[in-house]
Amino acid sequence: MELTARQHRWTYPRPAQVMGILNVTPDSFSDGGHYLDAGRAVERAQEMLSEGAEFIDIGGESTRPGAAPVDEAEELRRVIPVVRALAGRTRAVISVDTRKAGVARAALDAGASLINDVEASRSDPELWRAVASVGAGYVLMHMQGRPETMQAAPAYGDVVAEVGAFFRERLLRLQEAGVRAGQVLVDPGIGFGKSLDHNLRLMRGLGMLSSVGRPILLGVSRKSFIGRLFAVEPHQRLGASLACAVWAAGAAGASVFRVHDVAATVQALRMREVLESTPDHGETRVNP
Ligand code: 7PJ
Repeated sequence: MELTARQHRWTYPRPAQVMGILNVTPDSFSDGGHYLDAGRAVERAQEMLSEGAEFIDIGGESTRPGAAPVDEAEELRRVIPVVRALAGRTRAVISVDTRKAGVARAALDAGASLINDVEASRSDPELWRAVASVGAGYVLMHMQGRPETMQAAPAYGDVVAEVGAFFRERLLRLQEAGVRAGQVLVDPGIGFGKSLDHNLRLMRGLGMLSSVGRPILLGVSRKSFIGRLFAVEPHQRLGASLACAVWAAGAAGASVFRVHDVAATVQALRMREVLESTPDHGETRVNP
């Protein structure tokens, strides 16, 4: 299985990859307000790259339940300087988390290679054409409803089957808009229009989504379903976040992990790979 995102190309299966989260927002639930200044944002990105992240996901609009919407001019003002500075300084894969075609287009112009579309459910042919026009990568994430109201009353028959059907249907629609399957990662959208029970069912059933035939990206880092299980604040959710990543890499073959805690996640994933492999000679080394 191949994934291409502009000049980047990967073949799967391969060692699990980490996408570091960079929120340039005043209100994200875990790190809102820390990286609004472009200089500090770039520093944080470089820190995550030095810790082993291969992707940096820059977001200028919080999508947590109930977050205030951001207009396009403000989102551009937050995101584009950071994309431009990072593209000039690193060879990292720059991903932009946006729901707006205009922001996607400007980000790709400024050097981004991947568009993380958490609202693939509403389908935006204009955003898809922006992705198609430069051969960018695309994260196809499942969400039930809209961020403003998605947690009000999420309902599914079989959540795993429904998410799988959504991926298959959207892959066809994307192809019609010029985005090839080889540009797409699929993401079950943990916490996006899902109850605690739905999230756990999706995690347990993640392996079934590999039949879609695309690499799976998973975002569980510090999420509220962990808070619900253990009654702990976001900064106290690292242990469960790592357990989810290690479990999903093994049991479900998930490929990319979108996380806040890059160093710890990279170490956990590399450790899993060391234990999983069967070297026939010599000493095992881990190269981050
Ligand atoms: C996700 C995301 C996720 C993708 C957020 C948070 C909430 N993008 N953006 N997948 N979550 N692709 O970071 O907890 O799970 S925002």
